[in-house]
Order: sequence, then structure tokens, then C-alpha cells
Amino acid sequence: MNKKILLTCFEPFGGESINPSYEAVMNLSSPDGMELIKTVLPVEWGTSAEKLISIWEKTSPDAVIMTGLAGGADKIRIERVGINLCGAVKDNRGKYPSGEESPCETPIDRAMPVAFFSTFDYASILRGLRAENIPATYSFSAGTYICNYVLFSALAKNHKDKGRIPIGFIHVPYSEAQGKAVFMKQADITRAVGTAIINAFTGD
Ligand code: PCA
Repeated sequence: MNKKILLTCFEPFGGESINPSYEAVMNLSSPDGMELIKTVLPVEWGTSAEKLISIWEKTSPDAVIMTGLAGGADKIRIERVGINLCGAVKDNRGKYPSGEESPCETPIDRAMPVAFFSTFDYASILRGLRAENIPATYSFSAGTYICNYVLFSALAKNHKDKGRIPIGFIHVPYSEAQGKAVFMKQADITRAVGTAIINAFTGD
């Protein structure tokens, strides 16, 4: 039986016309023995996590791997922690967390702990990326924007469900198409996401 991987990326945000996480996910073919359920999430408080959870509940995946852009990063970042906080940052609709019009921080879920660790096999992912000469590092903060929001929401759902599946987030640098000083080639970003998926399961 193929393993079902729910693989998400984001639409562009922050004035950019592309998001290299989207390009990576759309260009990736399913690794052997795996079926990819590709989903593009909006860069919006609320709806991003709602869309993720709704597709998750419809498809019952064996792993949930989320990807997004970390502008300015010079390596692939393997996110180890999701924190229970929405930062005071406007989304693609111009809204702050909870739909507020003025800057405010807010917990993602007041009934949940401060943070959760990712459950994918981060060590195996790092080894896999380094074996392919793709610059990569562990990261202990996915920020307080939408990427952390969906990571925390996914880990909170897994906690509530008493689930045991690999869940985690891969942050990628700008690609060469974005004209920034610090970037990674899109081909390497795409390859990195494929490598992360293959190595996400512990003990396989
Ligand atoms: N990166 C942003 C949100 C969407 C994306 O690709 C983040 O790091 O939160």
C-alpha cells in the first residue's frame, strides 16, 4: 500500500509574485511507494489551518509535511517546534490574527500547551539533505506568522487525536527567480522537499 503524504505549500505573500514552496510542491513527482496529496494553503489567519485540517480529515494521510518560504534563509530549515502564538502581522487579506484591524498577538489555541515538537524524523531528514549536498539546518522557531500557525495547528490536532504520524515543516530560501542576494536554486529546493518526504518516517 502506498503511503499517503499530505504535502502543503503556500501561495505568494509579502509582495512577491512567486513562492518557491509552491514551485517545489507542484514540480515534485511522487516518490516510490508514496502518493502525494498536494495542497496550496492561503497566507491567511484562520482559513490556512481550516483548509489543512479539512483535507487531512477527508484523506487520512500517513504523514503531513508542510512547506513555506523563509525569506533571507541561506539553508533549508527543518522546523522542530511549533509555538502557540500568532504574531501581530497582517495576512494576505490585510488582517491581523483573529481578523482584527489593529496589531495584536494572540494564542492560537488557549486550551493547548505553549509549544509542540514536530514528529517527523528530523535527524533522518538532515542526514538525507546533507548526503545530497543540500545546505540544511535544524530550526527551533518557524516564526510567529502563518507557517508557524499551520505547523502548530497540525501538531495540536495530532495531539488531540492522539495521533502518531510524522508531522513537520520545511522552510525554504528564496529561489533565483526572486532576485535576492541570498537564495537557493529552485531545482535544489524542489529536490530538498522530495528528500524530506522520503526521510520523514522513523525507522523505514
Ligand atoms: N512563509 C510565511 C507564510 C507563507 C510562507 O511561505 C511564513 O514563514 O510564515
